[in-house]
Amino acid sequence: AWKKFSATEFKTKDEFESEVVKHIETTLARSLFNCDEAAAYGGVALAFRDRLVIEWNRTQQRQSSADPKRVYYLSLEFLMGRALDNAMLNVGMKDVAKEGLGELGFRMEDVISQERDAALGNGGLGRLAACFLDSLATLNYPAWGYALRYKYGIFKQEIVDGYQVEVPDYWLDFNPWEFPRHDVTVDVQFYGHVRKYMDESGKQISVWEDGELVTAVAYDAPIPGFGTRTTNNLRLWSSKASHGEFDFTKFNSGEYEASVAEQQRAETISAVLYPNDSLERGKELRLKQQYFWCAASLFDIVRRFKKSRKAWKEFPNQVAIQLNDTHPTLAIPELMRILLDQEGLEWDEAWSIVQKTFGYTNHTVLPEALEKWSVPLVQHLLPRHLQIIYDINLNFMHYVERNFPKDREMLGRVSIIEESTPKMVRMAYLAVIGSHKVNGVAELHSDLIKTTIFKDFVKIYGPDKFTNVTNGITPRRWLHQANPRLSELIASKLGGYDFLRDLTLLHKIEAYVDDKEFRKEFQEIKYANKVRLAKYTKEAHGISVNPSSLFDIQVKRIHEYKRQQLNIFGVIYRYLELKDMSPEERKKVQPRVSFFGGKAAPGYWMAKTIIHLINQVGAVVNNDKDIGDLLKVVFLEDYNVSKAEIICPASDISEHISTAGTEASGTSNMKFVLNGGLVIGTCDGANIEITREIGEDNIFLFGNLSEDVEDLRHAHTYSGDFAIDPKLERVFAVIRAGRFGDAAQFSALVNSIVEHGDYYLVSDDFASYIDTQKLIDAAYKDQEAWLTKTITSVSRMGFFSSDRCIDEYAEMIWNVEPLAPPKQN
Ligand code: 26V
Repeated sequence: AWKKFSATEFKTKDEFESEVVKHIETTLARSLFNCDEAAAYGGVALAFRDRLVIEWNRTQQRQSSADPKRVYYLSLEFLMGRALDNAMLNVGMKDVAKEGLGELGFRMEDVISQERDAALGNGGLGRLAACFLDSLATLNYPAWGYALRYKYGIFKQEIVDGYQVEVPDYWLDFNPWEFPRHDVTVDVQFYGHVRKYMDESGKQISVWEDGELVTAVAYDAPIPGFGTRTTNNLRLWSSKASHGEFDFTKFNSGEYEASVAEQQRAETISAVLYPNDSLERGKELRLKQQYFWCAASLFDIVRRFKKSRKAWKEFPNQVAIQLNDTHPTLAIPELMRILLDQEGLEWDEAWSIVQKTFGYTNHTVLPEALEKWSVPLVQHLLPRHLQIIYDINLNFMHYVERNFPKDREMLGRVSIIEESTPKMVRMAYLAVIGSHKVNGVAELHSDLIKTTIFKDFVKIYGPDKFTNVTNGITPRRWLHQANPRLSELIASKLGGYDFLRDLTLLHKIEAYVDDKEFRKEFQEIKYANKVRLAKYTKEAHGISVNPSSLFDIQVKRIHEYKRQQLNIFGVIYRYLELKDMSPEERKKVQPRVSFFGGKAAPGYWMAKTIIHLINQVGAVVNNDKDIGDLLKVVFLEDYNVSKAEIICPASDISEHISTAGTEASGTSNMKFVLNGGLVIGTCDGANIEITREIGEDNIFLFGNLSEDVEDLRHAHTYSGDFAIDPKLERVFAVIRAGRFGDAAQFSALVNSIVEHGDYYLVSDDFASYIDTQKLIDAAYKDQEAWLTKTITSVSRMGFFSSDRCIDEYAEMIWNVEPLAPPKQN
């Protein structure tokens, strides 16, 4: 039966070409005579899609018949980026395709860049979910991702006169990677009320009725593993009006407009991805998204479980659900509702199933980022869920009361319901209470959650409920795809590409650290990657940069805690020093390009001000004839996954300089080091474990430690004689003098440090930051020593593969085993 698919399983470039041509002419109905790069992309994508689909079907069939325990990764965000290159590399036919495309008159890079990014995420959290899908498939775990099919991904960023402008990202006009499943739908209820009654046996029955229905339609995308035939599924739900009788009556009685309006209201639910704003604000539509997605996904999961006709107590042996942050926490009361109201289980049995099923990953300790929903809103939208949440809380309060009778204050502190006006549901507490394991994403972060936000819960449940899984990245996309030459060089020394499936094998390249040929090649690759970024910078921004300069890069969402302001103040300080120098002194200076990139949330004014300052500084510095190539400042517009693939291999230094204790992990730090760049960073997040792995001689750490942050903040506010760092004062003086445009535009930014307590400790870390940048300039002068550091670092990065993370989750949290495909004959 397998043989009958062989027509699409091209083996040679000729077979590939005929597949591509067939798709262009028939599937896309385009004449070959006016085939442009977009059409070529379509043809190639469809040719590879055919191959993925076959293995995808087989994988799903294999999983259905073996019926192993499955992992369901619930994430509101999957920042996938482009799919074609990944598909080609994972299937392993990119070389054949490249040759074939050449004969058809196209260059592979041009065709690949026709694809729009699937930008269904904000930043690190969404990209982590995408890396996890890649690892789950590569390691043959039976796993599904569940999310929403947003019509608009994260907004596109344009820079106009130095300011960020947001443009909608409508990405779906041609998406060959998704398959609508119009037969897989779920009706999801909102609003209405709960009716309670006793049945004949005296049991309390709750019925949630008279609500509005919205239909969820499944769209599936294949997730191919690397070097395996396992192809997992990412299921995205799209919302549309439910075609109940209600709808028809309206339509027939001539209420055409009302019916269309209702349709639009329904479609609004999956219309747009929310950009993390400066505050987590309780928008009704966001809560609707969360419930819509949780309800559809759980219905689907329960439907699949029921096919196996196993007893309910087997549910946690068949299903592991991971909550990526608190966004899917409603899945906890939703599963309770299904088990109690629809399946008729008793509370204790249902609760025990729920707790064993869920795991919760926390991604931040920042209080303004912790989700809360107002009780009146939940009451209105999800009346039955609010009752269940109150019942969960009541049981929990009894438990705490019994175990800590002397600590009456504790009850208020740990209650799921915050006694404010209005009352709020604390989603993180609900997630902790409803899960069997809670994990942080790097060691320091996992320690911090145990001593800060979840301190009481450690007392209540004991320390074993809390664990750490340090984040990782997929080496397929972030080494092999983004930096093919480096991947090839490593493969040439290790005798093949096994390291892409076991990244710890990288340690073997440390043996080549003194090998002349290897060093030369390694250095040439870095230079070529810098040339590629320089070329992009010229094309996209018209700024010429010299690839022999030190490339210093900070790309990530713009947020005060990530401290792009520290970086740009440092750039200004460097500029002032350069201006003070004599021509003789300037000759000794290490030329540098400071690259920035990242989006600010549309409503986050301070972040937007930082972007504006960076661009204003760039406008002054880049046009200063005195300075020339000694310093350039580039803001890379619209940073996204596909741009990260060009940027990460091109750094000499990248900046990961958050206030200690604020960045849960960071993952771009790993991407830069894996690609032969060094890091300037604070003792925060995964920087600490990167240091442990690569050695402290190979990283530039600076700044105050997380244990000192509280006291330092206190000193800013309460010690009368507190003074701003004099070097930073100098920077502020020139900003105030209008050197970078109207000073009033930057007064809020400066004042947040000078007058409002410097919450992120920019002043406290400034001197240490500047000194460390000087060390970097000096170290970079010794190119041989620098090269040794970079090669050594790459060879020690094996720990940071997302494959290692997934194996840890599988073992410590999910208790699932891989389901390997049969050997191919
Ligand atoms: C969200 C928000 C929402 C509004 C208020 C300001 C704010 C600040 C931070 C966040 C982050 C929410 C969760 C998140 O995305 N965390 C990121 O997760 C990554 C993957 O674990 C991790 O590498 C990053 O350090 C962490 O910030």
